[in-house]
Amino acid sequence: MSDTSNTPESVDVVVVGAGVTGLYAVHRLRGLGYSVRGFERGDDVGGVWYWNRYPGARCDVESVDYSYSFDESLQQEWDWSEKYATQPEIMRYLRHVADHFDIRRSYTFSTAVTSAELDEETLRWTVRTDGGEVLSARFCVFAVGCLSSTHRPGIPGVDTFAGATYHTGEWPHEGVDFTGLRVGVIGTGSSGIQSIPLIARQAAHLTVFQRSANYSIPAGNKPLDEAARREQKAGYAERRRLARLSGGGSPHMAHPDRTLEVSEEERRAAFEKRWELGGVLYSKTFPDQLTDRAANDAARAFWEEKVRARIDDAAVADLLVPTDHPIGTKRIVTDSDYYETYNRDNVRLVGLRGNAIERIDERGIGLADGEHIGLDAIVFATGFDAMTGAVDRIEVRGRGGRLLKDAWRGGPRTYLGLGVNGFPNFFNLTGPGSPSVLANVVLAGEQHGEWLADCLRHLDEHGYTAIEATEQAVEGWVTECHDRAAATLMMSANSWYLGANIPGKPRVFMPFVGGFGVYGQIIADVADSGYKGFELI
Ligand code: N01
Repeated sequence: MSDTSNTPESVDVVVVGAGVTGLYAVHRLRGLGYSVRGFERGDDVGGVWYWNRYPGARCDVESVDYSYSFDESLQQEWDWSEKYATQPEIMRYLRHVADHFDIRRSYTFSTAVTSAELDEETLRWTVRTDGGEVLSARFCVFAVGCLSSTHRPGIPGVDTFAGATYHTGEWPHEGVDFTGLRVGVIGTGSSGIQSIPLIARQAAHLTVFQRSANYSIPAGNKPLDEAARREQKAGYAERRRLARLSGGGSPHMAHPDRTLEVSEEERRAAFEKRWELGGVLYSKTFPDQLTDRAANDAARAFWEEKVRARIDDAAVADLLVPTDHPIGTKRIVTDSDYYETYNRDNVRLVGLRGNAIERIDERGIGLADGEHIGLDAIVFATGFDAMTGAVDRIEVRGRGGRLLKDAWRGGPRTYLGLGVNGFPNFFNLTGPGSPSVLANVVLAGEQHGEWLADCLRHLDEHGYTAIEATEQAVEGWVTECHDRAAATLMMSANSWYLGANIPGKPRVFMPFVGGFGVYGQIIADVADSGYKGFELI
């Protein structure tokens, strides 16, 4: 498919990324008759699931919900084996989808898009890849993922370490055998917390380096038998209906009353029910949990009681209980045996608050208090330059040759997460300005894919060449996203939602916090109004 002539291949749409969002966009737009070329830097589909192959990698949304809803026969024929699917099972699913709908033929794999430049005369995009291809596309669609640009902290001396180093987000495909090794894991976010129990079981000794403690809740994972699957499949229509109305894209609604309006008994029963459900949904037990500090404190106290009961050593428990942020203001982790892992003899937890990692040398890690911890391998579970990192990797130039990266220097500026002023016909799906990472990303990808397809059809039916968000609409949406976040407790955590994990990144709450269902209604209304806030050109 490589273009060797001087004339760029002309297509309607270029889609960047073959994760859950990109795959659906390609499928949907192709179905409408658009010519589409997709590019993916990995050698297979999967996106975040392609790269994050660390031990224990598992979805924190139930498998039945973390699956496409656009095709009834797909829903009915696919069998999930567990309540929460592992990374290999999700990869099998996405490969199946790609094959079943023949999506691969539109993609070039192992190829990264390096730049996209607007021609202001024609309003077309010139897209270049690291394989030397040049395309001319009417629409440029990014589906590059919010958690796909890994972050490795610049710890002095890291390059001198004699053992192996890994990042959870770039895990070797052949796996890693830690048998007999002294391993260090830096980071206790979702990736660290999911991988630590498995690494502990294999390694001779594991040291966990924790800067901030996190809230984690057991997944309550279990195999799904035929009867459970049958019931789920029969209930899909209602499940999806509720999910589309919900705050987070799965079919679970908060308790109807506010936390402190109900009796102590009822409150505990509600928390217990969510605890049993497992994982991240705990933060939405009551509707005011992320807006009212007293409500949050009640949820936190219940969590603490549960967790302390699982940890043998009270001093270790003190370190593992967060005191720096309200529960749910960073993504609650969904774990399997995390806290129990610290009851093992071969595991040590090192708190870095007041005793930071000072350097890495040939033999291990040196702490500020002078202690040196000898290691054979170091795992960086240190997260991502979230939401904007993968976009920034690509040189995107809009009107006047302006770099998107420069336009977003003070934080991402979008209208509805879908339009950027100065960048007509450019769409960054499930990114900043949309619920994306706060929701079930599979349904969020479908939501954006549908909206995009309707939008392109609208342009063609009415004879327009292009669509561009107005600066006024962008300003309004940026303000709305900020104001909604400021009315919650979400601003009080040093989370990656706020870019707080990346030194120098502006502190801006990037996702739309108002809820998946609310957002869906807002973007549908904009489409129904004839794309209010956009200029149709
Ligand atoms: O990354 P993170 P993640 N020295 O940024 C620490 C999704 N996900 O890959 O909190 C020492 O959450 C950092 O410390 P602190 C999910 O949405 C989902 O774990 O900044 N430590 C933190 O502990 C998740 O939220 C699943 O003080 C340093 C850790 O590294 C998101 O991806 C599974 C440090 C990074 O945690 C990101 O999760 C996995 C330093 N210099 C991921 N720099 C599912 O369950 C950073 N840290 C589906």
